[in-house]
This record gives sequence, C-alpha cells and structure tokens, in this order.
Amino acid sequence: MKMVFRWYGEGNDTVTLAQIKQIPGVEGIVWALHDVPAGEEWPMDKIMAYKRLADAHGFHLDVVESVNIHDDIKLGLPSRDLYIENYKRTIAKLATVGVKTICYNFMPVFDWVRTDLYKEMEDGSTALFMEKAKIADMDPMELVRKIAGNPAFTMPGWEPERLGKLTELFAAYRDVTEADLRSHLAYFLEQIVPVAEHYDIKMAIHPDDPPYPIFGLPRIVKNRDDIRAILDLVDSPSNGVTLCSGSLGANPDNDIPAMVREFAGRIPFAHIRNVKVYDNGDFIETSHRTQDGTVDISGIVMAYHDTGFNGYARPDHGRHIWDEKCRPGYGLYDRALGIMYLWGVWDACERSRQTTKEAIS
Ligand code: DNO
Ligand code: MN
Repeated sequence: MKMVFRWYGEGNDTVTLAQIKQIPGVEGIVWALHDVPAGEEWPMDKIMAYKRLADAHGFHLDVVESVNIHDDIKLGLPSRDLYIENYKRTIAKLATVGVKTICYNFMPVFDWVRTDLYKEMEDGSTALFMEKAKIADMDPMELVRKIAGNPAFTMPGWEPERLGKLTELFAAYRDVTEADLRSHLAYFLEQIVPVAEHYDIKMAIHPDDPPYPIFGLPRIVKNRDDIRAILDLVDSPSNGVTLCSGSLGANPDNDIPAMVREFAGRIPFAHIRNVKVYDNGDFIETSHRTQDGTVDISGIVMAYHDTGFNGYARPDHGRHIWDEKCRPGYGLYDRALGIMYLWGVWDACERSRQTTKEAIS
C-alpha cells in the first residue's frame, strides 16, 4: 500500500507540502490542475510547476485526481471526439512526469453532493453530511448556491462557469438512460485505455457519490454489479477502479471488503474513509475507525493486505477538528489521524503474517 495525500496546490489549499511531509509514510501527492476546465488539454508549463514543487519536497506525482471528463463525452455528443483527443494528449504529457494512475468520474453534471458541508457533531467537530430526504426534493440550484457559493474555495466540479450552464445541462441529460451513459463510457474507454496502456498508466473510475441517482440524473457506478460491468467493458489492467469506501459505503448493502477481494488487480487507487449511515438513509463522514461508522474499515484494510495490494491509497475526506479552517473534507488533522489508523491496521496484518510464517517454519 503506497500512501498518498490529496493536495489542491499552492494558494488553493490551507495545508502545506511541508506539513504533509510530517505525516508518516506519505510518499506522494494526489494532484490536478484545478484551474483547467474539463475537456481542455493540460498545459505542460503548469504540469512542470507541480513537478518542481513535488520534487522540492521529495514527493512523487504518480496519482492525478482528477482529469475531469467533459459533459459532451458523457452525453455522447459528436463534439466528444475533440475532447477525447485532448484527453489523450493530456495522458501523454502526464506520463512525462511519471504519472501512473488517473482517477476520474462519470457522474453527470455534478461531482460529489452533500446537503451540509460543516454539520456539527456531538464532540464539536464538523463533517460533510447528507440529508437524504432533503436532497430528494431539493432544487439543484439551491444546492449550487450553497456549495458553489462558499466564498473561500472553489470545489472541483463546482466551478461557477460550468454551473452557469446548469439549466441547459439538465435539459441535455433529460433522455439519457443508464444504458446510454454506460455506452458513452464504453466509447470513451475504448479509445482511452489503449493510450493509457501505451504509457503504462491506469485509469481508475471513482464511484458515484452518493451511490444512488439524484435530481433524476442517471448513475452507473453505484455498486458491485456496476463496477463489474465497467471493468468488463474493456478488459485491461489500465481500465480500473478507484475503490472509494466512503462513496460506496453510503449504501450499507455494498459489501466493500468483498469488492476489494473480487476486484483485486483492478484497483490501482483506494480511497479509504468511513461514513455513518442512519436508518433514514442520512449519512455523515465520520472518523476512520471501524466502530465510529457503518463501514468496516479494518476489514477493508485486511482485505487489501490479504490480496497483496500494491496500489495507492489515500484517507479521502476527514472531519474538521481542532478548530481547523480548511476546504470541506480536506483538512490536515483528521486525514492525518486517518492515515495513522490505516497504517496501524496494515502493520498489524504484516506482523501477524510474519508471526504465522515463523510458526510454520
Ligand atoms: C469523494 C471524493 C471525490 C472524488 C472525485 C473523483 O469521495 O473522493 O471528490 O475526488 O469524485 O473524480
Ligand atoms: Mn472518494
């Protein structure tokens, strides 16, 4: 397990590279050019600026999250070919700085969605929260005002210029079914995976967050069957999944340790975080410990260990604790605590394997 940490870039993150360096076992940053709109080719000078920063702190740039997909690709419009060509050129450029894994998602219109970014918890910390009943009858514009209106940070996928076209986008998706969306993903992967293979890069689709349809939009990465179908679209190690335990875990029917075992070899990137799901379907992004939420985090880490996982992992989101002012879900403290929990379980697995070997020999 190679531990990495998401960083939004200089001037765009409250956490510094020097701070990340002090978290034990973190070897690389998970990065992206957040100011390049989805669909455009990434400029080399901006990529090199990241490379210099990473080098100066002894981090690698192996994992990009995300090279976002233009909605015309998800909609299957004729203009998609242009955006797919740009995507291929971006892959070639990323290979020159050593990128090995590209995370992306195929959610129409929005990236992840929550009804509350700073929901207060009993201990005084705050966390990302989803009130399921509220989202069911919420006007998407209300949500946009709430999330994109956050003056401190622009959230990936929630860029104001994109969201300005929201009404048009919703209209464009009106007749797109899940089967259509999956065939548009197949079209994308059939062209992109051979290029990724050529550059020894693994594409890793992120699950839908939350893992059920919202605002009447189609969703195709919600559970085990969806992921199986996507991996089968193009049977190559370069067509992989970012197995996000928090996104999938918002549906308690998802057995994530079983998915880790089934999809071993096709998981270049693991997002490992907990959520606490309530009986009414609401969920809050709680601390990483298994007993703090509904997701079996230690079981997941054990499954990764058992299957010889050698990919990248990050703690994904954390709570906001110790009065930290930060991007929603992306503070320093709770993510660092999460990493230490993941390492603790991992090292215990290592130790017990050694002890078993010694006992046998
Ligand atoms: C949610 C997060 C997401 C993720 C993007 C991937 O669990 O990991 O924000 O980064 O959806 O494109
Ligand atoms: Mn995730």
